[in-house]
Amino acid sequence: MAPTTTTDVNKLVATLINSNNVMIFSKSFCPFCTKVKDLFTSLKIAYKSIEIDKLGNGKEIQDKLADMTGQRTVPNVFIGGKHVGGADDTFAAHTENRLMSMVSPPTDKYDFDLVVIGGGSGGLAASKEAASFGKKVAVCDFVKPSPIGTSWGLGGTCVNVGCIPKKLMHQTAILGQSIKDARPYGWEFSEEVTHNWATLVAGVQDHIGSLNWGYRVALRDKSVKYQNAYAEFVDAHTVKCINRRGKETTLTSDKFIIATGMRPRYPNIPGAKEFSITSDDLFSLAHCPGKTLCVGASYVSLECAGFLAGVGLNVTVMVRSILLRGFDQDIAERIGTHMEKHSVRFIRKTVPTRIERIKEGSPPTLRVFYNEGGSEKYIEVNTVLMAIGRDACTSGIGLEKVGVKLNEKNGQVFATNEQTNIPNVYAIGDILEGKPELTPVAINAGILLARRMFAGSNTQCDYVNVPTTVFTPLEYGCCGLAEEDAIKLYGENNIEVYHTKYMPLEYTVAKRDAADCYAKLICNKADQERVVGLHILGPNAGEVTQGYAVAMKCGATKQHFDSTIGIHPTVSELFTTLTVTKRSGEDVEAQGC
Ligand code: FAD
Ligand code: NA7
Repeated sequence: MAPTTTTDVNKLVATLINSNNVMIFSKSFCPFCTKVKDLFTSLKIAYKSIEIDKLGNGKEIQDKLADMTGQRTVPNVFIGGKHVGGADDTFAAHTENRLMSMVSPPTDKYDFDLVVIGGGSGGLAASKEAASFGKKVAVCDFVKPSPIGTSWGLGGTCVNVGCIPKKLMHQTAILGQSIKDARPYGWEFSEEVTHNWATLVAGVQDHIGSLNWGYRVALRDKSVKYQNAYAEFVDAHTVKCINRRGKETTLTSDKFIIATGMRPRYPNIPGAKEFSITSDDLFSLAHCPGKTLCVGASYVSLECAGFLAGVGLNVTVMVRSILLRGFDQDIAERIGTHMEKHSVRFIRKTVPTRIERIKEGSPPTLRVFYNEGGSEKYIEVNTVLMAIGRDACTSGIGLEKVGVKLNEKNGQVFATNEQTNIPNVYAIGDILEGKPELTPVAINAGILLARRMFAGSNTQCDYVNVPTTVFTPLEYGCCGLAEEDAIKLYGENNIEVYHTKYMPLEYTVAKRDAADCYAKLICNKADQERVVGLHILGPNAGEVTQGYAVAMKCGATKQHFDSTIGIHPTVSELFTTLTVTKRSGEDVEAQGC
């Protein structure tokens, strides 16, 4: 209810000014008020506004503001509890570069307002965003070489040894397949088609080099201080930074963000570190890996196995238990079936016990021992790619000196809304306990955290329904729950799964095998058949899935999918025409169009 007495009005005005970092008293029809609000929106600064002409006590509020500030007109703007003035005053503060420091005043106590440890996806995003609010920001990034000596430039895992090179190598395999598909489409070529690994690596590394350079330029443009040095906490406001020549410097800061990411794990078996490589080494490997054993069965292993087989190499995957733990298991098995049909061999239910080098060379010949059916066996390969998981880079950085709480089992950081148990120390990206380990997640969390730190925002990163894609030869895109998780959460009777096999049109003339192309929508019957899981296995699944993730964010139901008109002829249109439920047991064999 609107306050009526003078005391009530005084209290209301004081509360509004003191509890909102940016407070705008506005009138709904006033163009200057709109302009000021647009300014704050464009600067991504959160504000609270009230339209006093819409309030019964608007005149009293205006009188009170006039008493307090000598200004009767609107907009009447307050920042950090202090009166700024009207539209002209606010715009003047902006053009004179005073506005940002009014929104978030600088502290003189430390060298920096923010030091970010780790210049990967999350760290770069957070540091640039913080600097855009006029803050003094530094980012420390340092890559410890892999056991065989591989190192790389600024940008973190995604750019150097993750998403980017892996997608380019996946594309290499797709092109190889396209060459095969071309003949039935009438293309005639006589030369034998071969693949040159060195050319591929040179092209990929060239592109990465340009990205590394771009990141350095972007930091300089935003006035973020870049330290190519390894950072370690000394206390909650100090880090020491050691560069590659061993030179030590000290930085003090009001706030810290830890964004140190993860590095591949090695098994504790003889020969593992000496003779195997990981994804940290593969994308810049000078020689063709040759016959390869990929150890591990999650997405890094299967993706690498997929593109290595795609460039014509002999590839085996060693699986300890299941494929793609954490993903929909029905789809995971279909991926395995497809890869097995397309020349990837799987050795299941075992792990390597030791690795020996039996011939030096580039590549060498290695013998990998394992147990099967009670007896020791071995496989001879040229390369062993270990992809058995990744460890959070949280040891050796002085977190114990600061008292940041970690999950002892995996070294990941416990945080609530990216804030650790230490008030001025935050964490984002792969090192966060229980959050999706994906580049766009790290970026989004970093940007939103910087806005909350320095621009009065209160928008949190939404970790629910994060879409992702596994770039195996048949791509797998998904958003929301795996079927088994949906059943666990809602109960089998409340879940309706609509599914289909399908034949991408492009496969028809090329006579490609579409037996494993498959899509399903998982719906919660108890909630108007709201779509709680979307899964697609087939070409371009990443591109297909992204838009549906938006629909799911908007709370799309099966009815919304059904009433959407498809784009013909595409793979994606099948989501608008799904009729067969899994429960019915009806045939879902591949349909063409
Ligand atoms: P990172 O990007 O790992 O950056 C951390 C940085 O901090 C590194 O440069 C590190 O060297 C540095 N550092 C560590 N300790 C210190 C220290 N003490 N001082 C200074 N610097 C330090 N995600 C996707 O979304 N899509 C994909 O397709 C995809 N594919 C992937 C493929 C592979 C093979 C791998 C390994 C990962 C893939 N990922 C993918 C995951 C993605 O790369 C990560 O989620 C993302 O890079 C995490 O960002 P981050 O900022 O947390 O850490
Ligand atoms: P994951 O997702 O942790 O998966 C590890 C895989 O390796 C998984 O299949 C494990 O089998 C298997 N594994 C684990 N330990 C061993 C040993 N000792 N021997 C053989 N196989 C083993 O790791 P990834 O590297 O694929 O990806 C991790 C993150 O990297 C990912 O989230 C992205 O951020 C990028 P299990 O199912 O446990 O039996």
